[in-house]
Amino acid sequence: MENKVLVTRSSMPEMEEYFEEIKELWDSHWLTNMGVKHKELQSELETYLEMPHVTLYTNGHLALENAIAAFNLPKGGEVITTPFTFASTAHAIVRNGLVPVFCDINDKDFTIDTCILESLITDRTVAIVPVHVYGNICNVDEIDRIAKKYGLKVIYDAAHAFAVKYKGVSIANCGDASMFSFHATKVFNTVEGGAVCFKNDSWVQLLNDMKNFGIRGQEEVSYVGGNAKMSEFHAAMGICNLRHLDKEIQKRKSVVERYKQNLSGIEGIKFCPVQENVESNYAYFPVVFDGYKYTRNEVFEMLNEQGIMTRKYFYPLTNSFECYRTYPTAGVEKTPVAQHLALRVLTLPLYADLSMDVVDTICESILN
Ligand code: T4K
Repeated sequence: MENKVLVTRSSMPEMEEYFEEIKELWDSHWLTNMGVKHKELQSELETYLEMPHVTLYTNGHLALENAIAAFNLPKGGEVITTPFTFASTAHAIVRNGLVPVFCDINDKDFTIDTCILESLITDRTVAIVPVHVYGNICNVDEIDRIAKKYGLKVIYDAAHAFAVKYKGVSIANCGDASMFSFHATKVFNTVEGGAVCFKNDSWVQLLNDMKNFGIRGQEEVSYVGGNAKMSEFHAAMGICNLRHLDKEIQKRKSVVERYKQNLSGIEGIKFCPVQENVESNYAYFPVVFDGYKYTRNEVFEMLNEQGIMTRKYFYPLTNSFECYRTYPTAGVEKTPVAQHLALRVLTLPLYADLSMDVVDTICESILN
């Protein structure tokens, strides 16, 4: 391959469109602190996600940390999550003084195994942080049932799931709150950015306090908050990207369909099945090499040599991280399905403008 093919490539508007969007910032010199672009993007996202409240953040991680903090959960409380995710998920729990309890995943969509979840609940459990990994949605109905039965809060790590719908409704509606990441590598990006979506009206002030030093007026500081505000330039990028999002998702869908056409029916190559009642955002294309003529690592190396950069998302599992070794539920042997998949999964290059010729070349390389 002449040029390297990266695992993803940020969606961007035409340069002129972005320049037009940020022109007024040169007139106003108002660059951050919840200005006009911030307000506009927030309002557009509330409409797009069908949510009464969306609070924008500087990145998805701080959005998740704040969403968990907003519940003021007792320090040392246990929070059930999965290890098959980015480092951010467990870190957000621990940085809130809470203890992550790692639940295994199911082997269909790689989300939390709701058959095991209930058995991990103790009298110290305070919340569940399930992950809609790759944009595959968790068993939200069962999680809702379990959470209600035990009085637990549910904060979804929906970093990968922007624009996904379940039974025709935005996935942002599930649980007590959802966090989306708008990082450059995501289906919808604001360069860096993220958001918390929620329905509780009293959280509007609380989350604003958390992300803006608790400042409520020039002479009033009412909360010990940090700084996690989205700037005007980032919000402007979001406004532009949102205009093109539905088209971008359609293009991603075509790429995924082409991969599936090329790789279906091959012994030892598996994909996540299409989820029922779900409108996907085609965020990632994970392929499991299980019993294939080459191991995942061999395929990874071989593609790498040809300039095709795939990723082993999510290997290693978070419950194997050095920083979690001392936690009671750490250790990959406690989550065998997650470990099995982490050793075999490879996410193939996927972005809206990936050409079908390149997809065909990638598949030929894998098959031959
Ligand atoms: N929860 C979950 C489940 C998450 O996956 C994440 C983030 C979070 C929480 C936290 O959200 P944020 O705080 O990040 O908003 C990337 C992303 O940095 C990270 O956002 C993402 N998950 C994670 C899954 O992937 P890396 O270290 O793999 O990214 P990197 O820099 O290797 O980039 C991957 C490829 O993307 C590059 O090969 C090329 C392309 N790329 C990258 C950048 C930075 C672009 O096209 N443009 C770019 O600007 O972590």
